[in-house]
Amino acid sequence: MSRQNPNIVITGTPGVGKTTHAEQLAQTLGFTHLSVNQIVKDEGFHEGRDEETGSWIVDEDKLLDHLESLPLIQTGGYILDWHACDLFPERWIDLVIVLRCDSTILYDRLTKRGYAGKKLEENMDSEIMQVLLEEARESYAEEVVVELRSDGAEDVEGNLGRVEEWVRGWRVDHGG
Ligand code: DAT
Repeated sequence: MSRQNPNIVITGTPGVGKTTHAEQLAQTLGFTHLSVNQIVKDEGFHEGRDEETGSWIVDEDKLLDHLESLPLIQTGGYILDWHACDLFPERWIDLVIVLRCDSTILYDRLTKRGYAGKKLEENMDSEIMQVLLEEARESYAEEVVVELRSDGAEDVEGNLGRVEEWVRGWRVDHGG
């Protein structure tokens, strides 16, 4: 593998702060932010929405083919932001960040976003049961997965500093 930069996945329950972190990280590191949900929508990599939850039924093959057509694997320097991570082949990914949020805070963020009923309940359960953290741990080597808190603005700042530091270390380890 001769990537110049690492590829980073930012995952977690909706509302934990993936977009917030991914946008700021992409800007400071000069990386490309891929909002996977946006790609699914824009490129039509789905078979419509689930009637109950309203979330996209993703055509994973088409999505993976599209991602594979990008220089992501060769060059690195991509931040993949999605509420799932087990889809991405291990060899593509150098760091998986699972953002976590206090449930009271998450409840407020999701209701503000208009989530209600079953959709709200399922996402709250998912965060409380740490579904995405388990998914990440099952899909990637232990040292690749890091769990970070995203309750307040000070967490974002601290997390960004930590990841920038990690990227610097990665570059040194990989001859950068
Ligand atoms: P996601 O992309 O995971 O759905 P987001 O980045 O869109 O989440 O954040 C949802 C809302 O919560 C948005 O209004 C920004 C806010 N938010 C996220 N993380 C935060 C944090 N650590 N501190 C303060 N506000 C945060």
